[in-house]
Amino acid sequence: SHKLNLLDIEKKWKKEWAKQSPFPANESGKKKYVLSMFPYPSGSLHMGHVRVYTISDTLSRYYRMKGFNVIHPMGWDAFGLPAENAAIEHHISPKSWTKSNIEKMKHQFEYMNVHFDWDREIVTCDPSYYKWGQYLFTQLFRKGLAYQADALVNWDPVDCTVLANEQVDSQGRSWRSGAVVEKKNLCQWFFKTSDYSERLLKDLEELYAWPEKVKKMQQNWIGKSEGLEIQFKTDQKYTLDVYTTRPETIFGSAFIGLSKSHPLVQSEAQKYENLSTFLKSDDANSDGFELPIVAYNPLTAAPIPVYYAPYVVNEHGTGAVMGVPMHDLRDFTFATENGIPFPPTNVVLPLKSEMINNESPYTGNGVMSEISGEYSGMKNKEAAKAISKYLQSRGIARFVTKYRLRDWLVSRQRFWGTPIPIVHCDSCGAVPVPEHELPVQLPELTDIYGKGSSPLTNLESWVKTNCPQCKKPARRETDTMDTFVDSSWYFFRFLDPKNKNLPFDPKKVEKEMPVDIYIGGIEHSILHLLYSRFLSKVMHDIGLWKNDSLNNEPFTRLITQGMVHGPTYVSQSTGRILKPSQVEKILGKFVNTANPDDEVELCYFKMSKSKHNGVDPISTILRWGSDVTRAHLLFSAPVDGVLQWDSTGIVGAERWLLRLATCVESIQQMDQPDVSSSSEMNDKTLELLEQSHDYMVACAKNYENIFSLNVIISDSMKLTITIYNCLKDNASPKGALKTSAEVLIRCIAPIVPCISSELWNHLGHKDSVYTSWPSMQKPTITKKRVSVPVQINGKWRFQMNIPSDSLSENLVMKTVLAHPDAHRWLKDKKVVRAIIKPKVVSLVVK
Ligand code: ANZ
Ligand code: ZN
Repeated sequence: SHKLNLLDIEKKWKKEWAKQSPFPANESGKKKYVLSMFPYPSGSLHMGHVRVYTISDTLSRYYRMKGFNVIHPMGWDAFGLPAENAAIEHHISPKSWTKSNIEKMKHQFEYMNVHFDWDREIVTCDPSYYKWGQYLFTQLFRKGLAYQADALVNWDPVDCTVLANEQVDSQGRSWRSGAVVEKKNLCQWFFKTSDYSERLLKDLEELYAWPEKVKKMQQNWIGKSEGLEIQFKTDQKYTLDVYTTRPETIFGSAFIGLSKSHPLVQSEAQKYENLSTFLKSDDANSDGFELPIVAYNPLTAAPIPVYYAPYVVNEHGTGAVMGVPMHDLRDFTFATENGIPFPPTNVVLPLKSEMINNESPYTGNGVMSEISGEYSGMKNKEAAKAISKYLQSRGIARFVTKYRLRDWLVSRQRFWGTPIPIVHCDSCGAVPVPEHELPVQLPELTDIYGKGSSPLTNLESWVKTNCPQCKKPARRETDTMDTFVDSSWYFFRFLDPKNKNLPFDPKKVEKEMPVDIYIGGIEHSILHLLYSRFLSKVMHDIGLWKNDSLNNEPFTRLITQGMVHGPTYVSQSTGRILKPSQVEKILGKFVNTANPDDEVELCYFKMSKSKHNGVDPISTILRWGSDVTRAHLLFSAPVDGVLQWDSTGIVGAERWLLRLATCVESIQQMDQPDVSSSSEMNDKTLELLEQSHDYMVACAKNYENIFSLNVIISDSMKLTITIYNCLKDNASPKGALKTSAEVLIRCIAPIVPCISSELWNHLGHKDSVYTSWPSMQKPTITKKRVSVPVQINGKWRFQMNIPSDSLSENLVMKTVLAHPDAHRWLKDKKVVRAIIKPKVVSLVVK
């Protein structure tokens, strides 16, 4: 038989599908919105893209076979800095750079053989899209949800623009440029995310199909804290408000700690030069600075010192804490290192006295100690309530709920983004551009300059305009929007991408939102998902859509796919990373070609240019075909696991598909009728059918589960081997073999579209393999049974029936013990030996 050429098969089917969709039309099916995060058009797809889009393509094909009306759109997150920087460097327009990248990447999608609803395509830098982003901005502005304010903001000195808090990592670096972010006081535009803190937090509970990890990250980011603000009087004219979640520990407060930006610290710094020098020099140390002020404990009247304390965070709580060294580790460390005296007496005693340990503060619950006056002996939680109530009655405390989540800073001083549709007028203030004048269209610039302030500032024709309200001369806003605004509502627009009157028709959206399955990288767990949840709720609240299912949340289920790591060669002697071309394998070990004594270790790291471990997906596809590449990708790791791309392993996937093709060919060549009845089937054939049936059920389960797509492939490989063995034994009828092969081919059709379509045809089918999900009956296995005598201690006791071919001790013993007569002979006895022969079972018991 001739060898099948997988690449030829792919060519043929891709051509076919360019003319005609492989899927039968299905308007009446239940909707299933499968969405993968849309890419930034950088110009080339990387392995991470190929992974995520293979997953969403596979799922969308599966749901089509299951009869769903699948929505599987694709678009481009096309505004942003790489285009602008490329444009500055090469004096080209960012628009044409972006457009040509999109064309390249579309072509690469064709190679991958992913099927998207291209008639829904969105390009965010297209005026027909950003017009509606501007519309949303003006709506938010009118509702007071978009506002302009002076604020101490994060300034990225490399990208020359401000950043939202969410775009600065825990080391204070920009998410994009990696530069250490500076603080500047600037006037900026904000969206009021803080109004939504509680809902964004509470509604996480509804999202039971989201990874716990992501929900936890969002929860921490929103950072709800419920506590008490307590006033401490001082020996001077002002009082100090501290924020605490443990008011009952007030009896142990040994000092007051103030943050750097606390007004008192700032005003004292004006008076005392040594403090202002100290504030400038600080950073990496935990030294405090004692201020010449004494505060008084409002319950005991004890005087306590006031410190500038670097560990007290600006803009959290009141920026002032009451330091309780016996119950808080940071307070303990600070007091110890700065020589602040405190009695070694707990305010809260652990219930078991042995838990006291004077080396570290006690942070648990317990009973109030003798130093807590009238509260002694109370449980600390009750004391906290009583003390709060008492301090409130004296008018020196109030309950507060705080959130860490700040308002979203949405303005950027860059060119290549959605222009903020506002005109500044000396008499009317900030006036939104009226709807009929939208979009405010970006000019076609090929020379972009003006880093630091928006490049649009330099364009007189842009800045000079008239006030939409009073018609007097006015200035047009020059900032553009954070590109995260564009990507926070695109999944709505996908449902109605060509609407000219509204961002989307509410009826369409109400029918088709929320997204059923959203697939993307874990790196978007905070920014993108939080902003999208926020805008979905805002758009609901301002009446743009009305679906209350899932509390106006946009994504029912979230799948965070793992990263793709590439093979990386690390020299053991220098620790440096070598290029694959600098490495060879000698006697099973990798060594440095230039120096064979230098052993090299094969490691896996995130693919990157600097690590010389990138694998180009397109050349892989050109060599192995898209089916083999897709199968290998999905097989190599569970969906949320790290995928170590192993180029040598890909032959395994190819071998499997070729074996399957050979089997199908052999089945087709059998000179027998296609149907066979189960009465003529031997046990092996029945087992094949049983395995096929169970396999089909397991596949459906694994597709629904999503995380174990890899198991579908390993199960498919196993079934292929069973079919292959049955063919080799030459004892199974064609009908049964064909049934198995058909089930297998349909179950893998979502993963390997070309080869499955080809083999489906080979088996004589004229319709598309995607017409339906397979169905088959579980075969009733009535294997031949024989009657065997059972002897116990040498005497015949009873007869039992066992399958003729199964003489495994385990199964035989199970059947013996289950026999109705067994109990009589084996009660209180122990089987010490069992001799199992084809014609007799003999037991020795004691
Ligand atoms: C006294 C105390 C005693 C506290 C004790 C804790 C344990 P969250 O939930 O994070 O708000 N705190 C308040 N403002 C702070 C700031 N700006 N920077 C650093 N720490 C601050 O935690 C509130 C607790 O963190 C507060 O409760 C306060 O210390 C501290 F045994 O007050 B506690
Ligand atoms: Zn005006």
